[in-house]
Amino acid sequence: MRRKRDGRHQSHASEIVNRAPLSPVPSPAAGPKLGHSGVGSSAKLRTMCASVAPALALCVAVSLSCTVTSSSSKPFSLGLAAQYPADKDLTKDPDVLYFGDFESASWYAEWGNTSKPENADLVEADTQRLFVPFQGRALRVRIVKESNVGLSSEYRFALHSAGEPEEIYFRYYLRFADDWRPIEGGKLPGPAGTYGVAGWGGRRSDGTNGWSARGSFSIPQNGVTPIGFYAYHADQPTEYGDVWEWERRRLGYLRNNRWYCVEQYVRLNGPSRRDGILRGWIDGQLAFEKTDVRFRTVDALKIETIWMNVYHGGSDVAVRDHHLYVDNVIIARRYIGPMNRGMPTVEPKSNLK
Ligand SMILES: [Ca+2]
Repeated sequence: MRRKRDGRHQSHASEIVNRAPLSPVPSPAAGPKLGHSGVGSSAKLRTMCASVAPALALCVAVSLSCTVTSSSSKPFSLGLAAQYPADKDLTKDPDVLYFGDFESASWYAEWGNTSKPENADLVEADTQRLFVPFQGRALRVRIVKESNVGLSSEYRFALHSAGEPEEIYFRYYLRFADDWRPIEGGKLPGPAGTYGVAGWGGRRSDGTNGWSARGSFSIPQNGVTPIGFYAYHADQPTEYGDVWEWERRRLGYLRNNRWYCVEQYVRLNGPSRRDGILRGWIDGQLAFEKTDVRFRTVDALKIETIWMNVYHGGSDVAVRDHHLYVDNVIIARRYIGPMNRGMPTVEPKSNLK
């Protein structure tokens, strides 16, 4: 992806940015709302937690069917994760297809690799890059100086008993390291159905040959990295995909040295309809919605994979090493939402000049 003057990126100079229509109302796929004060002082958060805890318990007890609000708060959506404190026992939920916490050294086998990917390591400490664990070990992905590839692993649905779905939720925790300074946009994890034929790398989608909706990142501006979808679909105007940033309330503009709950939802369109859906949430808040996507014109194309991809560009290589971290990955049939946890970790300030 080539750098542009406004700091936004495209995968090629000929690409065109399509801005998605943003829904003015909360997503119907989102769960009930809970008052949330954001990251404040510990005392403030303890007070907030104490005040909403009974209501949260009640929400879970009534199958997440109520709405709880709090003054001076931002709502976020409760999902199935709210029923499993610290994500414990999530795999017992019948709607959870996969849970990965990167505590096992053989994590990569679950992602289609026969050996450990070269630029991916499990870390429990990484003070040089101001890493703070989310929950135990995390997957650290490195984009090496003078290269593009960080990671390209896949969860292929056909290899698992549930088969290839037509809609799926995918949630992971993401943290850009202190050295995250890409000079070009690139790709992040997300769903795809390329079948090795089309839907990535300039292999244009025509509705019959493949599609993808990986995550994207754009060039950081003013200390934040915009993320979004990078979509290959039947209506793409060029041979390269469209970048749809998660601009709603600027929720998709992420800082370094902070964990974010990133969740994606894709529902494939009916082959004869323009009703495919993409949604994105940050920390349980709807950050993006588009409901008129044509991923396909044939029924044979499904959701083939969750593509765990981290890639710098485009074509321009990284001018230095960049790192990011991933933890608590979940693939599920219904909205997942942020982890039900207690106190947030205190994040250090950057020491990068
Ligand atoms: Ca972990």
